[in-house]
Amino acid sequence: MHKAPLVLFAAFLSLALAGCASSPAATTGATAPIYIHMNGGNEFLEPTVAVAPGEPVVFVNEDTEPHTVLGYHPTTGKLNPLINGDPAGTPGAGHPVATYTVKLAKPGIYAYYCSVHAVLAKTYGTAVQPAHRPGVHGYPGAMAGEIIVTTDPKLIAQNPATSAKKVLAGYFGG
Ligand SMILES: [Cu+2]
Repeated sequence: MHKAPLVLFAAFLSLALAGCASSPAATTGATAPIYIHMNGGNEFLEPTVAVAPGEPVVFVNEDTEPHTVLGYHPTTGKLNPLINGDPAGTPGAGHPVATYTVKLAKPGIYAYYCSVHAVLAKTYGTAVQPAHRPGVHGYPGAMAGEIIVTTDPKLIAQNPATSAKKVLAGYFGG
């Protein structure tokens, strides 16, 4: 048995714990994942959430059909490769639920949309806004949202209650 690595690991662990205790996220309990849900209504149930830097954001697909989660820049219309997921459909309750997890290190506002159910419509110059994709069913709004990465615990405290739960009972369908 090598003792030195174990001692080093223990030292690292205590440092890591100390780091957690002093971070804003720890004081709000915000290091737990934040969940964003999709179902057959073809919307993101929590279209705006705030998270601490590096806090996991988990997109939970409770729809039988697949969706995409693509980051984009509203002022240029260019895709943001930091957000790029395509959680497959989930047959229903009792099955493993398809998810896509993203962690964003830098504070900022990160917009995303589902390219199956929304399009990026040009507005002025190179600017874009997500719009409902013609011909797809679901809620009339665009399937899109934004993640606010912030160190402000007051913003994080405003997340909808459903964003604290991975699977929402009764939300399967479509
Ligand atoms: Cu979609």
